[in-house]
Amino acid sequence: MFKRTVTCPLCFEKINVSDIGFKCEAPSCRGSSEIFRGKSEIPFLEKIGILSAPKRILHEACGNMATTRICPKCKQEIPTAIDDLSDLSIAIIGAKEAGKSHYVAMLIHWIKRMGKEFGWNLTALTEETLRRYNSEFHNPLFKDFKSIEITQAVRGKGAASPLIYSLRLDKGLFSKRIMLVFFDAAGENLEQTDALWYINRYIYNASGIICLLDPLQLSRVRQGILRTHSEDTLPSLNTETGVIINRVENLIRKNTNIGSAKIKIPLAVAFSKMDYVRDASANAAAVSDRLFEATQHNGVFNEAEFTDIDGLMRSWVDEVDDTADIIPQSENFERTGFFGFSALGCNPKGNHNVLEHAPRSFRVEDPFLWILKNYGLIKTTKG
Ligand SMILES: Nc1nc2c(ncn2[C@@H]2O[C@H](COP(=O)(O)OP(=O)(O)O)[C@@H](O)[C@H]2O)c(=O)[nH]1
Ligand SMILES: [Mg+2]
Ligand SMILES: [Zn+2]
Ligand SMILES: [Zn+2]
Repeated sequence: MFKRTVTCPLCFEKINVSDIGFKCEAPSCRGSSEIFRGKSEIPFLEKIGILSAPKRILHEACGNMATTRICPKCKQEIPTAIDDLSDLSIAIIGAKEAGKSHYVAMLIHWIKRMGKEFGWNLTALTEETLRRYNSEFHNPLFKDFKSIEITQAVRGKGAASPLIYSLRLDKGLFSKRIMLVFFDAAGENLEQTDALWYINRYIYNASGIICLLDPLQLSRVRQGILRTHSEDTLPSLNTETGVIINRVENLIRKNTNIGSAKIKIPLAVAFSKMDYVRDASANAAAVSDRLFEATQHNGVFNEAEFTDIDGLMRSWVDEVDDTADIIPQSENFERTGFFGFSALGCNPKGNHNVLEHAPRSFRVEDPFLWILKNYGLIKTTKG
């Protein structure tokens, strides 16, 4: 049986596979280049899922074969293999300047690096993904040694398109291909309706949510750092950190019929920029050194280590979160994990956004591996 519906990785609408259109990109093509089949042109066997939908179509106006598939709703180019892939979309949510862009950049870097170990292979599924990853993420960090520019200022609200990859997992004779979609949404966008509505759709349809919280927004951490470091080494104060999980919860409840039940989407609560907390830890509430060590995983998810880090982060949060909101808010989700990581390993703020060294991230991969584990996509070990 073939898939009948998929979620468009660009506008996050559910679409019928048979409604997927084509774009003719032949240089000699004249006339409209968008081709959609009428209801009567769809074979009965395809309608009931016995026949697959076509991956290319003859463009009668010019005689060429059109092979670029486009979404019937947003008309953007979608991966050709979309109906052959199972999808796993990971929403990365956080307030402005929480570290989302740096996180996505380093996570993709890490997924590639872990390829041998976990027996997987990551490839970009769209040209836009390749282009964006290199120009916006990779080049600044690895070539220019500068922090990534703050997204909103550069691209305007809602203009960002998601990064779409295929992850092929080899399991002996079997291989499984999943479509990985990464999208980062700023906290202040969660309340939007109209134009940014697709962001909401993305969140309540996500397979996993990574909620990034900036520890430098917690007043106890902040005050500790300010005793020995200047204000310009810290992000400006916003009030989002304590409410963001709550917003995510409300948004999901509003759009699904779960009543007062706990939310089933796995929620990773991940504290970014922990390098600066480490460096200033003589002042801020100290977090255990174990956090700053590399994660132990040899192609398997290490359950014992997860439990360890989850526990130490929870007790650290308990100590430094004056509002005492973060942990209770997370309890509205059925499966949660607490994480701490650093994308850069140094603090570019107050240093003209220049990195002291190439990124030295730690524990960037932890929330991602935990989500894969929740879906049984990687093996788990207890020890
Ligand atoms: N110390 C430290 N600062 C970071 C790290 N990642 C991001 N930052 C800082 O946070 C700022 C905002 O990060 P960005 O990823 O653009 O946040 P976004 O608005 O959530 O996408 C950056 O300009 C850096 O100054 C990190 O791993 N460590
Ligand atoms: Mg950003
Ligand atoms: Zn044509
Ligand atoms: Zn679409």
